[in-house]
Amino acid sequence: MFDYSPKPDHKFTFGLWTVGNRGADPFGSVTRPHKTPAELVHLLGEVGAYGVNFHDNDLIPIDATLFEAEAIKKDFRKALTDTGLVVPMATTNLFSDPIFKDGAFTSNDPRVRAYALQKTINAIDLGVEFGAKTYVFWGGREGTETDSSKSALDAIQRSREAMNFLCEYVLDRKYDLKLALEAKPNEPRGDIYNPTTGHMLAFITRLDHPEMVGVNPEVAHEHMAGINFMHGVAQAWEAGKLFHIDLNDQYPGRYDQDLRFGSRDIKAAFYLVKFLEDVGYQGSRHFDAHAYRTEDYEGVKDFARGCMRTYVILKEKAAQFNADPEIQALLAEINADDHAMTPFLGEYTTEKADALKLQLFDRPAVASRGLQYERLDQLTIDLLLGVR
Ligand code: GCO
Ligand code: MN
Ligand code: MN
Repeated sequence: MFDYSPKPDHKFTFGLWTVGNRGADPFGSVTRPHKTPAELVHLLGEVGAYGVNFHDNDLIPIDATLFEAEAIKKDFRKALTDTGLVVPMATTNLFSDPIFKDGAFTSNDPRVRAYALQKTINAIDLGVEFGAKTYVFWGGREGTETDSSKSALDAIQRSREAMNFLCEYVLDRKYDLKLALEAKPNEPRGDIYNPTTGHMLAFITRLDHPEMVGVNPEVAHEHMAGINFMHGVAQAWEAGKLFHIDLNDQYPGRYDQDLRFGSRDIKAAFYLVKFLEDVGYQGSRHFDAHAYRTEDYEGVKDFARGCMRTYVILKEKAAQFNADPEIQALLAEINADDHAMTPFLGEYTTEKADALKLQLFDRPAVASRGLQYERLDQLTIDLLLGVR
């Protein structure tokens, strides 16, 4: 019997804000009582998570005094020691406080832009203090409802200026910290700048220190945009930029649902897990989701356990896919190569181009071959449904 329990080397992490989500939505107030960061760490320890991540204000409320902050940090540190949980990632809340109503780094108000930098460098210090090696940037309010309000060009330049400033800060303090940018197309703003992982990857190439900056793609955010999440992850991986990942689930075309990982689109989740495991992704598997509003804290534990269990099941399914003789034989056939085209493919040479111009291709013959993808897909479905 396969063991589906979470293990430290799965690197399963949750944000304080995920298991600490109290069920409020735009139509109703909280349905779960408050828990302290230390209590949430114990909850995560109980379900077998490896790590916990936080926004500055998940840990320390924005108005806390220095004295209060020290007491919270002490309790949190003790909870980490008691449970053995680590803090691989930290981030800044640049969206909840009303000062950020028109964005943080992209705000039209220079006071807001300066305050956002101050808040972020303090939050970086806090993350590093707890051992974080990855720092996430999610620009939830970096957008508009009306494009008459803000120049899209200024916004992208201000974003770049802020990221350059923050990279220099990390270098100046000699922190061992990588930065990971998280895209989202909309919500809470009507439109958010750099809306997809692909936009972020392009944005990074224009920074002063692109080597320090990667991406933190999130399943739900790309599904909201109606695009294939795994494809974006593969592109980030190929570029050496997959620094972190936010796992959850989402029906396309709906509000931001943050569903339990794999609970909506099992097939997409399978290809994602298969990709991460096949390439040997070593980073955190971070769940950025929350329990249904209907749940109490027992339900929150069910939610957290479910995220990890589904990942481990899909990891086992991926191994089964890779070892399945029929599937592998089919894949070998699909990818068959008699090397007749080798003179024309690969790196460019003048000779290759000249030879290509003379080559005759029997288009109907090539096109007539059935690719057997229907059979392959049904074998995959059989496997996922547990009848293989
Ligand atoms: C969202 C985002 C956030 C970020 C988090 C860390 O849709 O609200 O996914 O949960 O991931 O703020 O940057
Ligand atoms: Mn999200
Ligand atoms: Mn996220």
